[in-house]
This record gives sequence, structure tokens and C-alpha cells, in this order.
Amino acid sequence: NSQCLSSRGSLIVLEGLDRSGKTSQSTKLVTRLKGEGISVEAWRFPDRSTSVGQMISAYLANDTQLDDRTIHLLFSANRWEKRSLMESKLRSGTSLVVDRYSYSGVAFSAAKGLDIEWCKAPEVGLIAPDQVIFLGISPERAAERGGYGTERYEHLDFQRKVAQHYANLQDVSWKVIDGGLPMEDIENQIRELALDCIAKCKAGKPLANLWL
Ligand code: NYM
Repeated sequence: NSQCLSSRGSLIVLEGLDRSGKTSQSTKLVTRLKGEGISVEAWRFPDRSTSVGQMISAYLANDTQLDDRTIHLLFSANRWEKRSLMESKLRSGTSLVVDRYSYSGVAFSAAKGLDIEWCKAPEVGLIAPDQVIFLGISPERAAERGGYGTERYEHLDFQRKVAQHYANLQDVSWKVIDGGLPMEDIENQIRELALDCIAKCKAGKPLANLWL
């Protein structure tokens, strides 16, 4: 059918510790790709605009307390509530640059001591990213960057544990960029990776589901 013949967009995920520079880099990437005439949108998780997202936001602001497994499932539910929209965007040819995804979900919850397989289970069946770009920075260096905010998890000792879990989740398909490089170098590297990924998806790489 025609949907199979038309080219699809790419799911590009940026991951990294808090203050790794992901958010600025995803914004820059989307602006740049749009400027090059590519159909692309900037997404992020948690998506705080939904009612589940508002519960997450209140938890992160320390306004509410939630059991560790409960908040884990809410983060996952927040991705599930966006799955069908994500799929239709991708199938219609729009690429998505997503600031955090299931890897944040697993790394942050596992850093609290939850079992990794348990953490991965609710992510199974979400759309698999076509490319994960990891902005690598040491927890110490991230902490030096103007300090953390006041949200939950923004502490050096916790970020160290998150970093270890990211390292365990990482596989050969991930592209790791040195987050300590000048902003412009990072921007250029990410753009190259994104263009390459978009071309592969356009050429017919099929959509897949987590967990790969
Ligand atoms: N976070 C984010 C999780 O703990 N689990 C998740 O599934 C996701 C997507 O939320 N410290 C954590 C990581 C961050 C915090 O994210 C808020 P951001 O990108 O700062 O809005």
C-alpha cells in the first residue's frame, strides 16, 4: 500500500545526565534541520503537558511523594500515551528529535535500586529509536556547570549512579558524543548523525519496537 511506499521519519533520541547539554542540543538540531527543509519536531519526556505529566512534574518538584515503582510506571505511561501519535508522525514522514526516552526511565529508576529487568518491562512495545545519541559528560563536570536545579535527582551522588546505569544500557548502536566539546562541534556532530539516520529511514529501514 501507499503507506509502505512513502518514506517515514526517524526517531532520534538524545540521552545524557542532567546538565549534559541535551536540551539545548535538541533545540539547535531541530532548528537546523527545519532550516534545511526537513519535516521534524522537537519532543521531550517527561511530557509535562498531559495529566500524567503533571503528576510527574509535581513529583519532580518535591510537591508530592510517590512510591518508586509508581513513579516509574507513570514515566512509562507518559510515553505510552504518546505512542500512537508518535507512530503516525513517523509514518507520515515527520522525524522526531526526542529529549530523553526509555533509557532515562530505566537509568533513573535503577539508580534507586529497582531491578533493571523490572524497569525495562513496561517499555517493551514502545517504538524503538532509530538512533540514540548520548551526550557523555562526567557527573562531576555536569555538576560544575552552574550547579543543579532544585528538582529531585539533581545531586552528584545520584547522578553518579545514573551514569553507571546508562553505561550498562549502552550498546554498539549508540553514538556517544563528548559533551565537553565546544557547543558548535557537538552541534555539527549531532547534525551529521541525524542526517545519516534520516536518510536510512527514508530508504526503507522498518520501524521496530523496544526492547531491542
Ligand atoms: N526522568 C526522565 C526519569 O526519572 N524517568 C524518565 O522516564 C524520564 C523521561 O526526570 N532528572 C527524570 C530525569 C530528569 C527528570 O527531566 C526531568 P528533564 O529532561 O529535566 O525535564
